[in-house]
Amino acid sequence: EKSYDFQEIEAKWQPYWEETGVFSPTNDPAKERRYVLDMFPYPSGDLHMGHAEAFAIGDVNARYWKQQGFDVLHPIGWDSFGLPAENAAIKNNTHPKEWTYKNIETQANSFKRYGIMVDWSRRLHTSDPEYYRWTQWLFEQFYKRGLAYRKYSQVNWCPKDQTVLANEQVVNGECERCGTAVTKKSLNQWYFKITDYAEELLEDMKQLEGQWPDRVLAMQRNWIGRSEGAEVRFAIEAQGSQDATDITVFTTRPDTLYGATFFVVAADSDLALEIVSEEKREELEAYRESIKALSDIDRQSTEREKTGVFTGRYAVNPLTGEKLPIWASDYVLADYGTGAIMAVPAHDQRDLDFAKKFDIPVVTVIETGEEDPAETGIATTGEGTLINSGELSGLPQKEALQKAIEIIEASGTGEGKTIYRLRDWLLSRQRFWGTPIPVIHCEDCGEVLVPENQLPVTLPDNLKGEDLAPQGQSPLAADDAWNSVDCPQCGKPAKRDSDTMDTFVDSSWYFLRYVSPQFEGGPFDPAEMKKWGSVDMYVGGVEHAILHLLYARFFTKVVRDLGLIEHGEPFKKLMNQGQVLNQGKAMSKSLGNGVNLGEQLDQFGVDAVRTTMVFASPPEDDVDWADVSPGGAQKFLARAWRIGQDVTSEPGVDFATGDKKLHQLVHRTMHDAAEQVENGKFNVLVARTMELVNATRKAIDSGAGSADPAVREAAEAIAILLSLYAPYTAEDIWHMLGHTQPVLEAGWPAIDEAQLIDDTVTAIVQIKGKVKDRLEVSKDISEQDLEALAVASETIQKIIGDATVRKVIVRAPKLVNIVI
Ligand code: ANZ
Ligand code: ZN
Repeated sequence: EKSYDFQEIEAKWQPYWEETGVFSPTNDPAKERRYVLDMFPYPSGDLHMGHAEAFAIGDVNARYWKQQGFDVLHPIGWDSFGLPAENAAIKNNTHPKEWTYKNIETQANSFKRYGIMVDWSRRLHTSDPEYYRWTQWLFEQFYKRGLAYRKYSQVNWCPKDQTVLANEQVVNGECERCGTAVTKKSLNQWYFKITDYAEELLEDMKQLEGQWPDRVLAMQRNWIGRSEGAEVRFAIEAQGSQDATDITVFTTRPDTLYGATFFVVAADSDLALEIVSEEKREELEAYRESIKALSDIDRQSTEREKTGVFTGRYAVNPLTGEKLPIWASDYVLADYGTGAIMAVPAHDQRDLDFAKKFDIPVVTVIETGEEDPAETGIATTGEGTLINSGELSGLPQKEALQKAIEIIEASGTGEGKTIYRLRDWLLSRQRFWGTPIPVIHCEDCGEVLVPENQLPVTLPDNLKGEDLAPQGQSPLAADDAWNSVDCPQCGKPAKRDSDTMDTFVDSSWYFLRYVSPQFEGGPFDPAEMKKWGSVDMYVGGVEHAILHLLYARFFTKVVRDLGLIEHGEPFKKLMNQGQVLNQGKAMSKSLGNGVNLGEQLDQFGVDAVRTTMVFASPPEDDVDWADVSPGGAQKFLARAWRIGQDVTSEPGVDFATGDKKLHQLVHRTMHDAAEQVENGKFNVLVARTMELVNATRKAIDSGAGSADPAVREAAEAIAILLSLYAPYTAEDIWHMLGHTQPVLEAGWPAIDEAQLIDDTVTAIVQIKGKVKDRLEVSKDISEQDLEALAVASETIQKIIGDATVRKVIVRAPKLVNIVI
């Protein structure tokens, strides 16, 4: 008798899958389609435990839909531009492509060994000219629609990496990568106008409700940051040689207009420089210098003591005609709203802190029943009734807000307005290893797009090592041979744009490319796009909750507005997998708690590692490798495999003539397993397979015997269940059972509904003798299981609340009485 040898099994079936092409879509027009996608990997070294978890989980989805009879697209590729390749090239005196493509090859081989059901013929790399040609093409379409533009702006600058950083790459004022303190620098940068889509990005989240994790939706909503309120124009009095003018503020609280006692402009704004009086200019300039290095978060912190400079000018409150002193301070941000505010110290804490510091009056205009803010130093923010507010006095706060907007609109001094915290997307990077921006700068013609038939603008092959070291400008700017071209419009000598794109641009459309990765007539083939459309299930880490997903949604909407696709959302459903930890902590070199994937695979086999990943917890929870047992998973797989060996009946026997109890369990298991996969409870799927394996072993050894048709039925069901997460073992069992097609072509067995019902009864759950809930349970449920189910019921949980459960009386299978 042979024993379970995972090495032998892996060696046998990996080439078989390649030969049969069973991982690729069949393109059978009769089949419904499903597009399953895992966030594509970055090629840093070999695969690690995190990849192993994410892809084991993603693959359950893909393989499940395949077994359910869908034509499944499940592609893979590499997000292969980015800084680490460039750093490795500088260190090794090579071109970044060497490190990149070597790592891709290593990872691809590991993925193949890992048995992921992906269509290898669709593999793409964002650093291939065939791919970035279309990234550039899309940039050009954005440009033509006014959605890509250049402007000078203060950017976060890492003096060590010599590169611009996005806000989210600045952590506590330091570069996310190297920890150097971040400074500011003014550069002419490319932006995508994502703000044009702010409202739609927010609105369309309604379609994602219940399909995406709530916390991801909440994070996106916050990031977009919609604020409703009003813009109000304040007249600025003439003074000395300076003329009268006006400044508009944005406020969410126009109802508090009567409580405005001063006015603040962002100290670092041009506005501040424009209005400051001659006497105060020097003081303001010194102040601006002193706040340069502060981050937005520091500036807005309520903890930090307020600072500021009086500008010497006054604004006139449009409702009261009162004169308000104009201050310049860093707590007002230059690039939010209008960069100027009316300050209402009684009802805004930051304004109150400022007023206290500089002895400015505090006027309460909303009676909330709280203590006087002028006394307590605590602004009151509750809803209440308006006081000291002219025609608004006596109104409830909400009504006063509407009324205030009506008044300013009628008098022409302002209007209702909604603004967003979302900023345009800064995509310029002064680095080499990225998609070149396809623009030529001509002294006469200005910005000229590289003609479409000259795309792609490729990266030069001759730069390497020190050529790529940070010099404050892109290495491409220093390469005259590369960047000197004739202007496509007038023919005069001109220069290529030397910036490359943020790698988030590459990953904002790769899911569109997968439907036809070799297509040369556009970013994708419209006919293939019609077939596959948007992604049905997207799997990836929650670290991408904001940027990648927001950018991908933005791109999808623009591509739709270009008339190239019909859908406006890229990912119908999103699943966030947890992390793999060791001893309760993320694996890291410094903690020395890293686990090497290759070693785990050598020791336990691919299937045992994959089973462990899926079984350890629901997909969205973390897995602690110190708490799991790949050895146990391996034993379970060996037990399953031996069942395949023991079956003695031939394929095609009538299952219904077999052992009744086992037959029933097979149908119940397959019915429930489908539900569990669709509800993302993959760990339960494994538990149910284990249960079926145990019951089948029992039937063989001490009941029906190995020739019973139900035993064959169970063994086939086990192979199909295993095919979702232990592909090698599943394939081996399936063939052992006399089948000659891949197990992925087995199909989910038809469920006989009659097998599902007769075994359950309705159990009644009482609290202190009163019926509170009813549960459908198995006739043979144990007392412990019934008690656990009853106490876990949502209805019962709600009733129990904080009370202590004093006693539980169980009469299985029909009654539970809980005493609290
Ligand atoms: C008067 C007022 C009274 C305000 C009151 C609040 C409470 P969100 O919700 O974040 O949009 N503000 C406006 N522009 C600002 C800027 N550039 N920098 C810092 N603060 C700014 O906040 C909008 C509120 O934040 C606005 O409403 C304004 O203060 C302030 F009892 O106006 B409010
Ligand atoms: Zn020109």
